[in-house]
Amino acid sequence: MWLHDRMEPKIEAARERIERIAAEHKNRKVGEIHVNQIFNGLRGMDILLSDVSYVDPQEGLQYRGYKIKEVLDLLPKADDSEFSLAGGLYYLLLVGDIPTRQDALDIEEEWRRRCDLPYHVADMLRAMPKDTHPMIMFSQAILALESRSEFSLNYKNGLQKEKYWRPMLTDSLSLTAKAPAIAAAIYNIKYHNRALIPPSQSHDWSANFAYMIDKDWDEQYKNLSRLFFIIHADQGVGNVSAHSSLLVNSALSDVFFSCSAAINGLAGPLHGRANQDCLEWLLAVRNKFGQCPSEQELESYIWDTLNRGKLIPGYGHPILRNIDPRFLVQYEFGKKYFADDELFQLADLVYHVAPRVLKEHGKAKNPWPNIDAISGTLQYHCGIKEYDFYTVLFGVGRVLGLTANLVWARALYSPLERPQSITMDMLEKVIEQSA
Ligand code: HAX
Repeated sequence: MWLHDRMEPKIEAARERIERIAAEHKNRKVGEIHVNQIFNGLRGMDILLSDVSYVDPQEGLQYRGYKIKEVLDLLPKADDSEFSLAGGLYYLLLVGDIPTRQDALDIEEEWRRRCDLPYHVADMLRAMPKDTHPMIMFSQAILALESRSEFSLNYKNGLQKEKYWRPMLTDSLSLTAKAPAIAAAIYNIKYHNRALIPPSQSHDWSANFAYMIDKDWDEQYKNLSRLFFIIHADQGVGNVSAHSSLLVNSALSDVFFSCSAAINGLAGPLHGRANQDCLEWLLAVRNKFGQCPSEQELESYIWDTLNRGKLIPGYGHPILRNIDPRFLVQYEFGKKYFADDELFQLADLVYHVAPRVLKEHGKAKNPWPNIDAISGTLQYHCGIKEYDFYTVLFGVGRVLGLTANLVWARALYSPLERPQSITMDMLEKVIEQSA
């Protein structure tokens, strides 16, 4: 297929580069492990490799070296829209180059060919108890597609190792093509108990999601979807979801097993669920004050949340030490299209008050808003009020980055991940010996 051919020379070059680095610098030290890092989630240890994306503590996320604003400017746009095609982003993540309009359209076309959801997936989603969290439905739906994995089939039939990445890419195109249809099926079944709307053959990937949840009339929501999915696509590979998927994948599990694992990690409140928690927290503020509170009222509410030992969702970050540019592009979207929305104004007030309070509180290393501080507010304004669904939307975007990394990991022969574990006694002995 054309995309496989486009990636092949890039993969060959990267394989040679790794071979050379490994041969010439096999025993070169790149860092040290400190006891503190063992007890602190391996923070600050540069032990994973990905050229797909990177998070700079000050500048924020970069896809293939391009900052988020540059990506949004440079990617080809959807018809009649100033917002970009997700197909273009997927090309950038996979191939590493800014796509032409035709490249982006070709991926969109490839997705349209593969976007139908098999009957058994919809049946399974319908059979799940009504109170099942939508992230469980999402994870299960991805797993339910595994029976069609091209990689698993080819592996069983003895495919050579150098070619493993090819069916991985085919599986990735299938999973990413179906992700909006899975999310729409969850939305239609869980919240509306209504028939599924089959994907359109004329919409772009992001707008197709809007179409399948019966919001084809809503151009603003189509544009929000285009923005939302692109900015949620990837964030280095050290975060819980990406790292989970690569770990599972390192056992030669296919894309479906790996991405289902990632979605389970994304469901946690310290990760993707923060968008749900953030909206819930904003609504709680609104319920308490009846309307937008004064700055003093909000400040004391934030202190009250902190003093009860709770988090301010949407604020802080393990790597970033600045305002998340993904927050800013969403903030600008809200300011431009619905600055008078009450909930948006509340989120805006929190943005102006919370960093000051968090700084004074003195615990969070980064007091600034992250991507989740405002994403739910925009969804809520556009009528998606079922906030436990927001992390599924995060996941739809995230499968783009997850799968791009999985294909590359397989192409570059990422080995079985197997760090050694030691006992507490052993650790104390090492400390004693090095004193
Ligand atoms: N509110 C209150 N306390 C906070 C805080 C916040 N928003 N952010 C950090 N802290 C606290 C931590 O809980 C920690 O306290 P303890 O020492 O008592 O454990 C302390 O400040 C130091 O934490 P940190 O080093 O600054 O932050 P971490 O790297 O440990 O964690 C988190 C980063 C994003 C998980 C954290 O800031 C947080 O929990 N934020 C709120 C939840 C959130 O927004 N998560 C989404 C992050 C973006 C993302 O990945 N989305 O998927």
